[in-house]
Amino acid sequence: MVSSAFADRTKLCLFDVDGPLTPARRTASPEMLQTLKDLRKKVVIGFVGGSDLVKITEQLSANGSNPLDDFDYGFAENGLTAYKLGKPLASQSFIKYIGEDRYKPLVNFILHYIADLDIPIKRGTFVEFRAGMINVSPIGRNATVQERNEFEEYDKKHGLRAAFVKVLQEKFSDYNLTFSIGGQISFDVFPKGWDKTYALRHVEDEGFEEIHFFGDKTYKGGNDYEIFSDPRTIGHTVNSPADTIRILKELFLDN
Ligand code: M1P
Repeated sequence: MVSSAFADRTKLCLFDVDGPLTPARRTASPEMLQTLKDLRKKVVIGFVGGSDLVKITEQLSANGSNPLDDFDYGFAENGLTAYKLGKPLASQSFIKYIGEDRYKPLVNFILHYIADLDIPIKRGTFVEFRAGMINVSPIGRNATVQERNEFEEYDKKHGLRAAFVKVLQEKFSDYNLTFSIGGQISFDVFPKGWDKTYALRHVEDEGFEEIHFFGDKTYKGGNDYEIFSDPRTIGHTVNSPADTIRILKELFLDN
């Protein structure tokens, strides 16, 4: 039986943010926000993004509203920062896991590697230190939307991030880390198992009849792959917010 917190809503829908709910790093449309509002009357809803909560909040807030009030569950950094009905759940610390002594050689190596990269442009914030992971960007997280798009195209041709990840996997093979390319300009680094399935730890005892997951990078190697293929979820691959709305209507809203 589903926990009393959710009354008669017995199904859960979890959404990756970039792609399924919004265009990459952009805000959700009024149509998407209205669809989620309608959906929430029927099923429990949650977001599960790789980004940190500040960025997800920018993307999902409608006229200054707080997404933690608009979703039953809020999972940032793959669920390492987690909220249920607006209240924080236990979180995890990347630096505690890895330890300062092991972190220093890793970040030093990353910064040297980026310094030696000859790419068309570089901006700022090459390593973003988060609660449950670090995010590494060869161009830098301060890139504008246009610069992001150009970098993404450049990376498709040159495989810059894939090569970088391969070097790190070899050099730090004893660190038990996952290097995950989830967005346009960066990759995430976190302990093995701290992928999006981490979020499921927070919901598995609620007794949901079904847990649906909507993601775009659901292929092997994508950052939605593990949760999409997890036996606890029913996975949906979507390629845009419009695609998500279409499936939600078919499954939950048009009947
Ligand atoms: O949600 C997917 C990814 O979104 C961002 O990636 P990028 O800036 O490269 O487009 C980051 O927040 C990343 O952590 C996240 O996995």
